[in-house]
Amino acid sequence: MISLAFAAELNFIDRGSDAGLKETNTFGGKTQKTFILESTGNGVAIFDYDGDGHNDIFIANGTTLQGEGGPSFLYHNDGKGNFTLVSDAAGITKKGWAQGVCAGDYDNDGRTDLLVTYYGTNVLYRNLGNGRFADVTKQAGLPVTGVRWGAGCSFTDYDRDGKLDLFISNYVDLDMNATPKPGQDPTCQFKGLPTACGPRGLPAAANVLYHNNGDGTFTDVSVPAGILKPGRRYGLGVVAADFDNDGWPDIYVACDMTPSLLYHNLGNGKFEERAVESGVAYNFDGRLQAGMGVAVADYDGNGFLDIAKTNFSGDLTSLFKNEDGSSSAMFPRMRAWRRTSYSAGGLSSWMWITTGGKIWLWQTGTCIRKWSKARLEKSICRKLCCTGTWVTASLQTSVRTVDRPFKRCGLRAEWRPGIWMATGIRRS
Ligand SMILES: [Ca+2]
Ligand SMILES: [Ca+2]
Ligand SMILES: [Ca+2]
Ligand SMILES: [Ca+2]
Repeated sequence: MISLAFAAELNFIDRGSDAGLKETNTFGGKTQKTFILESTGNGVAIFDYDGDGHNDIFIANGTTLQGEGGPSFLYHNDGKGNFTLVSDAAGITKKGWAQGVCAGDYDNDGRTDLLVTYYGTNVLYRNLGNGRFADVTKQAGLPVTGVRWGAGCSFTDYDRDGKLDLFISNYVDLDMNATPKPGQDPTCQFKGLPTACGPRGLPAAANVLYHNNGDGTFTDVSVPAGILKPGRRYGLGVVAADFDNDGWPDIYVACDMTPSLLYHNLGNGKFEERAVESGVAYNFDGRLQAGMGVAVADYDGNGFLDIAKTNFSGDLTSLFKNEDGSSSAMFPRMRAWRRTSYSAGGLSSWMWITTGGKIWLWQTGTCIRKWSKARLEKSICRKLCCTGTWVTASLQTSVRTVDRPFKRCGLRAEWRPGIWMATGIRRS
């Protein structure tokens, strides 16, 4: 049951529209998803781009197979809870399948820059400091051609040289011309219904680590750093954090229908992938999971960062407790916690909310399948993906706690700095 204490501690009201967050998010067809590309959502970054002390909001925006949809959204916060769309004036102009976003000051000029992942080529927006951003992808040496599907990203200084490096997870090497349509292949069905194909049956993708050279350019160091050693995966959410408290940031990648990845930073420019040994590659039964969103916090206060990972519809949400961190010769052992609720289905993200001395988990989800009404009524999606009033029409909100059964649907939510939820949130 939701206790009175819980209700008093978390009292959210959706005032996104009143606050000016009104733009409609686009990512694929509204009623029909022909390709898996159309099924994922978009990331959000909350950061103070103009240095006025108030956090602003960037929301990645996508497109459709017909090319609908505009650039991503940058909202300026006036400090009184009102947001104004400033994308155009700020130079946020690139259209396309914008997916994830991460914010970080890669050039150490005191202004937070943005990396936006795309299906196609990612974009690095340098913050020019006058309320404007410049697309410096080419100057930075990042790829400007290709069809990689960038998903999660994280700015992290893996070599501790004082300059933020960049890790990007890629989802599927998707060639839409070579991909069957819904129902045309055994991999293009879900529970007997024709759906967009994938990720199974489609080529998995390679993750990328870019080293910051300190002169505004990056170099792909994936091979020497050992990022490609474990092989290709269907990578989605990424978090860089120091899981064994040795001072070197490690990297966890939630992977869809492939073992998730935990790159242990060896401190010499190389990583060793330790997800299986650490217990975070599979679920507690050793089974594959369709990992999607990921968040990190020390929920039990033992000094070691734990991992929460959302998974696709019908699976449990994973909570990996970091038991001993650096005390073990092994890279930290993590224990999957059984007492979790069903994921809300579809892509999801967790954020941690600390209030009243407790940490709560918040999850968003989206149902991406086209269900018949009768099937929908019986589905987990119907039960757990309650319709919310989020800025993106495709996101439905739900709430649960780590130690209570899910009881409440349709809880409305208020934006506050630090507790925005959407797929692929990345904050440096
Ligand atoms: Ca601001
Ligand atoms: Ca900067
Ligand atoms: Ca660095
Ligand atoms: Ca570490």
